[in-house]
Amino acid sequence: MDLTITALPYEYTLPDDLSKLALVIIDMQRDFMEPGGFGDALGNDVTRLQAIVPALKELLAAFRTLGLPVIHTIECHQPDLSDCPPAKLNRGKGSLKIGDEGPMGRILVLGEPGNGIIPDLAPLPGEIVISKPGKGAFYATPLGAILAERGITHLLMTGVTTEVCVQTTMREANDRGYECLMVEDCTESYFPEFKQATLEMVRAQGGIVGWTAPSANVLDTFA
Ligand code: TIU
Repeated sequence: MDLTITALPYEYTLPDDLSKLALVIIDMQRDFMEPGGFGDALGNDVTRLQAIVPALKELLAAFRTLGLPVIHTIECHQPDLSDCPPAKLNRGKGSLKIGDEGPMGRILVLGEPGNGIIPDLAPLPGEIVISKPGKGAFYATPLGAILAERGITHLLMTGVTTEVCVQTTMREANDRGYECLMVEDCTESYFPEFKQATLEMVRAQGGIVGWTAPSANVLDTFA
């Protein structure tokens, strides 16, 4: 296998041992993807996020076929909201707040129907699922320890939303020394201009945060 992915700002080199490469799928939960969840409660049109599901499903299938690590995350809080700081709980002026009863159960609370990952991308046994109280997946989670234990050094970043949880996690990972590539058609935002700006800013300045590439380029390398 040619160990490079055609990417911006230049080619992305995979580790010699592909088991050091993980697919990170951020927050593909009903809360953000379907009406009646947290994303909707914040005033967003959630339907546009659906567009990335087929490409992300294909990329996930490729990782599963190759037996490579897959990490799912879920943004959520404990039922007593003890892990939700007041600054997050009280932010905004939406009709529903975190913990309120909504059409898909309590908003952004672990275990509620809205908190589940969409069926198309449901985790398989053995795949890592990280519950995270913040936007970044490293904050207040075991993610860093799990990656270190498995010797994972390279991360493909996907999921929603591009400029919020995906970008925050990619920046956290970059500062921790991981080589990160954001998969362009496997991430989406409620704001198309924010997605575009995020892709441009992470790969600017010689890849200041990392790389970006379409999933077709990743799949080409795996072929
Ligand atoms: N609001 C928004 O765009 N995103 C979040 O609140 N969380 C994630 O991005 N997952």
